[in-house]
This record gives sequence, structure tokens and C-alpha cells, in this order.
Amino acid sequence: MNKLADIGLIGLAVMGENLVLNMESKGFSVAVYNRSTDKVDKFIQGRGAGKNIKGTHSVKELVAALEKPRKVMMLVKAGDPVDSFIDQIIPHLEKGDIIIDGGNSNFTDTIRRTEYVESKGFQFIGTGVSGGEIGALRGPSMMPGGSKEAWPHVKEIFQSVSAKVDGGVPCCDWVGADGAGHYVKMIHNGIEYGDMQIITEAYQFMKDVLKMDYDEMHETFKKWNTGELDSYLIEITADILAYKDEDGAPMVEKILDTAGQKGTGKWTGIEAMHLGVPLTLIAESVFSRFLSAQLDLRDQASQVFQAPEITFEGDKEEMLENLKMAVYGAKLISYAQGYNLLMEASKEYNWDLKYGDIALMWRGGCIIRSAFLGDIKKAFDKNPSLPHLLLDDFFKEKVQKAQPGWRKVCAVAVTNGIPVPSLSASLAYFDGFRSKRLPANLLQAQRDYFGAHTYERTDRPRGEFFHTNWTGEGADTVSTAYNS
Ligand code: 2AM
Repeated sequence: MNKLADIGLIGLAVMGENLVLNMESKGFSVAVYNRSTDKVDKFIQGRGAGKNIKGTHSVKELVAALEKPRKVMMLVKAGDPVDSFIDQIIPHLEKGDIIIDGGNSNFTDTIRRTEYVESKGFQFIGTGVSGGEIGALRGPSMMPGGSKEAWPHVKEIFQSVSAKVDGGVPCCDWVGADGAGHYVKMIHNGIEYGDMQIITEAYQFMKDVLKMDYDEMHETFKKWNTGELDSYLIEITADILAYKDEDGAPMVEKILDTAGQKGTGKWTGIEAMHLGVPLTLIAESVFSRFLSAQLDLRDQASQVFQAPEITFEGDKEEMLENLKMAVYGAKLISYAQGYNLLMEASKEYNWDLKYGDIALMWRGGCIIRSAFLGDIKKAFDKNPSLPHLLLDDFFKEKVQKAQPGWRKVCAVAVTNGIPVPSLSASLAYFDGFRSKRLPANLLQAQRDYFGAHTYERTDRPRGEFFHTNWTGEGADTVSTAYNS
């Protein structure tokens, strides 16, 4: 490879290697570098052999190998390594050059880095890249944000390597300023936690309440994948349930029930708290992983508490249909809550997010890809200023249809002592969401009673605050109002 490369990539771990091969297969030349330079040589002699890929052994050599404006993309461990590489790259750049972070960075870091890199006269892109190893190789979902002037320079490369849906629409478009791309990736991961938790609850219900065997469960998920639940995670669940260990037993039965996590679901939950958005399903999914990790405590508790005897005697097929509705209803709520958070974030951080386009970016390539995302795109195409997904006609109709079965599943699960935190929390959210009046009037009275926090009245305009001397002992001084 003699001519200068179209793009440079730092970080030859799983995602980096596969993305480089993907770029090269689409006709782009790539220069690569890795901190441990033996990995560069191994890659060039191995999977990268005979391809339009140039190995380099220093950041300086990498940058010198690039066409201008230079595009240097990092796929390295999130955190300090990203800052360290930015500082190593900058001295070799010229005006207009672009640094890209394709790792799983926290959006607050991306906001800070965009400002920093721009202050040095260069441009910065923080992009979510989803789809794992295979996605990176064959076409990931990509969610770029940062310095907008940089987008036209990387658009062709990004959209060429990304997944395509509906006969060629790329699952990659400009998301917004500074940390917007990584924010959208964070929400994607939160939704992924939710979808996975919903599925695991359905699995436990099938196994413990409906006493289904693994082949039956496999067939059920396979069937579900042909309808409105058609999605990557339902598809792989069907595969996983069919997988047998060498002795013929279901592989899943042998896996320790303690869930790991890398933190992006937790960030989503923290962010929901920060912006005051009821993101209950994703939060329950994160907490469920924490609870699963408390193996020793659960072991002790299981010896202390007797589980209720499971007494389901109804029609199994009918209950399976109810379960499908519960899964679908919970999923509707999860995405509606996720979008609620996106909408608040768009206002808070001035991003002007295009909600329908975001659904399209997730439509293919990534872990949460599903037919369902097409319906979200349609909802925002119909009404770009839709205040909440559940108020769209399609979603309204679907959630109404899901309700009866969803309620029955939660009731049966609770009666039989089967935990369904995401199915029940989403139903509770829905019941709260559709309530004109909640018991927060009593809560406000309590706050006013013990802390003179004041309340507003139903018979007076909003914004007028009142205090009652509930005991006759308090003074008339009121506390300053605090609203999250
Ligand atoms: P390495 O191969 O030299 O470990 C994923 O771990 C990628 O991030 C790898 O390319 C890895 O480089 C890189 N990485 C991890 N920690 C790093 C650090 N502290 N400095 C530079 N690169 C790092």
C-alpha cells in the first residue's frame, strides 16, 4: 500500500480488528496502530494479510500515513487511554483533522473531549458502535456525534461500513453535537438490558409456572420471532434454549445464575435519576443483575424462606399467549421510557435529536435490532413532536391489546412467588402514567407536615404554594420548594 490511507485506526482488539476489515472490504484503505505493537504485526501477517491495510508502530507514523483531512479513529478501552491517545495524536495534526472515539465512552467524557479537541483547532467525533464482533465485521449500528463540520468527511466511510435495512438505508446518521452519539449508544445499551431482562422473566415463567421443557421453550421463542416480537434477542434466545451440552443436557441449566455488566445500563439509570425521568424498566433490569450477583445472600435466604407452592392449573396455551402479550407490553413501556429520557436529554443538552432516525439506526446491526423499531420510526414520522410514544395511535392500540394478558401473567407470577420485576414494574408505570390522579397529594401533605415543604392546591392555579400548620405547634415559616 503506497498511497496515503483513507482512515487510521488505533486499537486492534476484537472490535478494532473487525471494523478495520469491514472498512477495507468496502474499498477504504486503513492504517493501523496498537499500543502493544506485536498485535499490529500479528494482524498484518494474519487476518489483514494481502489487504489494503498498513501497519504502523507509532502514533506519529500512523498519522503520517493518512490522507488529509486526517481521520484517526480510536477503539481502545474507555477512560484514561482515550485521553492519553488524544494527547499523543494532537501534536501530529493539522487544522481540519479529525479524532474519532468509537469506544464505549461515557457521554460526559465525550462532551469534555469535544470541547478540548476543538479548543486545539481540530475536530472530534464520539461514536457509538454496536453489534459486537460480528456487527463490527459485517455492519454495525453507528451513532456519531461531536463536531458537526467533521461529519461530511467521515459520512461515506461510516455509512458504507454500517448495517443496512430496507434495501440499503444505513443504520448510521449524524446524531448531534458533542456527547449526543455516545448518549444514544448508552440508551441503546440500557434498552438492551431491559429487553434481556424481559426475556429472562418470560423464560422463568415458562419453566417454573408452565413447566415447559427446553424444546418447548425453544419452539415458543422461535414462533415469537416470526411475529411482532421479531428481534435479534428473541432469535438468539431460541437458539440458546436449544443448545445442549456434551451430555445432552440444556447448556443454560449449567450456567451460574449471576449476571455480569460493564456499566452502561447503570449509567442509563443514573442519567434517568439525574434528569428526573421514570425509567423504571431499565432500572429494574440493572437492579435484577445486582440481585443475581448476590449469590451467597440468596443462598442463605433460600434456606430461610419457603417459596409458595406453584399451583397453576389453567390453560397452558392461553397463558402462553398472555405471556407473549406481557413481554410485548413491557417492551412497549421500555422503549417509551427510553424515548422519554432521550427527549429530556435533547432539551437538557441542546441536541435537537431526531427520534425517528435514531430508531432507524437501531433497526439493524445492533443487539436491540427488531421489527418493532420500524414502528417507532413511523410514529415520529407521523408526528415529529410526539410528546410520548404511548400517545401515538399505534402504540396506544398495542398497549391496550397487551393489557389483559399482561395483567394475568403478573397476577399469576406474584401468586406463585415468581419474580417478574420488569413485567410488573412496567405495568405499574403504565397504570401510573394513565392515571389523572396519583396519591402524591398525600405525599405532599406528609412533606408539608414534617418539613413545611408546602403544596399546590387543586382549586388554585399552579405555582401558588400553601402551608398548613398540621399540628398547631409549627410556625408559619415554610421551607424553600425543591423540585427535581
Ligand atoms: P493493548 O493491545 O496494548 O492492550 C482494548 O483493550 C484496546 O485498548 C487494545 O487495543 C488495548 O491495547 C488498548 N488499551 C487498553 N488499555 C490501554 C492503555 N492504558 N493505553 C493504551 N491502550 C490501551
